[in-house]
Amino acid sequence: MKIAVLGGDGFVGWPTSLHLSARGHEVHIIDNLSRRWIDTELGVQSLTPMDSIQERTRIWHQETGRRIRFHLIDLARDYDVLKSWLAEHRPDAIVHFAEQRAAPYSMKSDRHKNYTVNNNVNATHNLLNAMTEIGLDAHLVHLGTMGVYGYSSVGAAIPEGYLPVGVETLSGETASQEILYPTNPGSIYHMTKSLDQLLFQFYAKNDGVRITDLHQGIVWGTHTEETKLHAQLINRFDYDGDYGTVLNRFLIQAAIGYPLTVHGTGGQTRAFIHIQDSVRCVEIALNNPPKRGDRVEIFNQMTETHRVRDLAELIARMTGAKVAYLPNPRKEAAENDLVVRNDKFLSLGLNPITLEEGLLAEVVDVAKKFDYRVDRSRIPAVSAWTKDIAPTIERDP
Ligand code: USQ
Repeated sequence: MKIAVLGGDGFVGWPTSLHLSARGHEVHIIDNLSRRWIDTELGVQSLTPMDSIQERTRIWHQETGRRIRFHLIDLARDYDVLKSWLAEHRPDAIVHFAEQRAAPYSMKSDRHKNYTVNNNVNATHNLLNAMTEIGLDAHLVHLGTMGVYGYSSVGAAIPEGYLPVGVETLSGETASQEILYPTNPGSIYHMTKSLDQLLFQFYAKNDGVRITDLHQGIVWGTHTEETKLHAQLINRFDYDGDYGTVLNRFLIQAAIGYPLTVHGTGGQTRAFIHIQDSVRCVEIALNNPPKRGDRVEIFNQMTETHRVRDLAELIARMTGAKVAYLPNPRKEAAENDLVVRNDKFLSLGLNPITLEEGLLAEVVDVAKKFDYRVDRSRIPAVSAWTKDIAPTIERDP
């Protein structure tokens, strides 16, 4: 297949691009490099030393003989350029990662809220609009989030996208229908992914666009089979208070002797997936497209659920790290249960990597190896969800 990977320079986009290229697909990365600009804005850098996208693709060609092309396009702002590119290249499939993906960054200030909404919603709508306008019947695979469901627990498992509901008709009978699982986003970022869902629902219904939405959990890990092929193919690893996700943050904190930063009681239960499984899931989704006219296909892309404090305690046991229970900068349930269905990927052959197998290797290989690159002052999470939470947050120690 000819595949356009939008956001192919990012944390999941880059290893996905390599994985698809290694399987013989013609891969084109479209990216505006915004993630690199945001690093500059925040004054942070990936724990792992990352080369430019041009250099990365050069090394990929040198190591494998395969070519990945890079195109500098801003989906949200350059609609005409995007449309012309799609019309000229007519990819068979499009993988859409090109959105601002950090909840804390999206809550940083009014400007960051605007940026996240404008960037994410426009990017998704511009893409759907352009595909429809030029009559491009490509399969669109979008990286969504488990966070669209919210985390309130009623004890029932979260289904894969659709909820069967019974409604009483005027004649007193019960009619059943499936609706998109009601969204309950916990940040501006998660809200944009909820809005994306509606855009997808509309374009699938109105224009027959073939769409798969992957509701992904929190990704942990760094390496995939392909990123390990050469030092310069290494994936990024975020540890700072805005972009670092919880498990990867705990790993690097343990490696440098920084007390593990648990928010609140750590009673938040979340869904997790290793980066290697994440790229496999995208491949599986690409190989199983919906038919034209089908409703949006939705997968829950996660393999395990864990409570934040259990993760902290697990890592503390493995490494001897201390655990710090800090004021929570977020507005979220202090404690929640989470049960998630993920039968679809398992039935299509996903064989998940578990925390027990992968964790120690990740601490040793990545966190310890690059711990000299850590700026400890960037570790605290300082983006508050509301103005009244802001004064309670602990700043740099
Ligand atoms: N947390 C801590 N300590 C930390 C960092 C986070 O206790 O140092 C807590 C947070 O308060 C939250 C949980 O850990 O309760 C998860 O936070 P996170 O930063 O790991 O994940 P989140 O903000 O939800 O976002 C990440 C990705 C996002 C993706 C989402 C999947 O950045 O792109 O969509 O995970 S999910 O969480 O399933 O919605």
